[in-house]
Amino acid sequence: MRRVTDMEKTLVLLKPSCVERHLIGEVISRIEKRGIIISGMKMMQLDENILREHYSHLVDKPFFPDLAASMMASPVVAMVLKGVDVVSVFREMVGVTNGRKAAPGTIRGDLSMSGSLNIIHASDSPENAEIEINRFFKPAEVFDYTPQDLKFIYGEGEI
Ligand code: FUP
Repeated sequence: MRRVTDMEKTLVLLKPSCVERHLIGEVISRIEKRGIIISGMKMMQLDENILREHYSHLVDKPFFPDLAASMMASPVVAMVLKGVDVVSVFREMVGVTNGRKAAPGTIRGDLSMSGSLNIIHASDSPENAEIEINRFFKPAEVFDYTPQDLKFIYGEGEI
């Protein structure tokens, strides 16, 4: 068995639209029930500097000021998740950007009616996940424990 340390990681933000609507537990519950490992978790208040970095691909869009304001409206919950193929598995769980278009069963498709206040961010590639984890977490805030139930989450040879 490969070490849990080697498993793919992704960076998740539970946005103010999640925190303010008291949906933190609902989203964490879905993560835990799927068998995804939570390796790091903290609440933090974002500022314009980190948002300009995090959404650098959107800084020039007309909606960026509203996006930044919506991301600073309350603290967010930042998480590092770990699992086999967790980047793509979790993006599927999140659903497409616009909550009104996201499939039922996805986090956005079940919990959001908005294209901007869409509950959650998740990294879109393993490369970006590494960059984003380093942006939001210090190394000491990410934990490498091995959950005891892992042998019931993955079959023989899967990890
Ligand atoms: P996603 O990867 O699904 O989070 O989507 P993007 O990185 O393209 O967009 C980041 C955030 O910008 C979205 F979560 C919401 C916001 N956004 C808008 O407000 N309007 C748009 O037209 C597109 C994105």
